[in-house]
Amino acid sequence: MSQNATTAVYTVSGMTCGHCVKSVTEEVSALAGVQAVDVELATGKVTVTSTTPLAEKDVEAAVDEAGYTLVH
Ligand SMILES: [Cu+2]
Repeated sequence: MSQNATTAVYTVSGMTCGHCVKSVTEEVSALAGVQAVDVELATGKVTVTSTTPLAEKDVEAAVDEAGYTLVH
């Protein structure tokens, strides 16, 4: 992992199973600079590691694309 990596934690609502986790992981992973995405199904916590800080609206758009909602 790059020493410049930054980590942010988001909360996503609406995920109910492993397929949901996979969808969110794939969409968020597609954002520029994202190195790792860890989704915790039970809590909806999504931990994103990226080379530079992400704009929340970009993460929100990716989560929305997957079919779920970013909780503010
Ligand atoms: Cu599901």
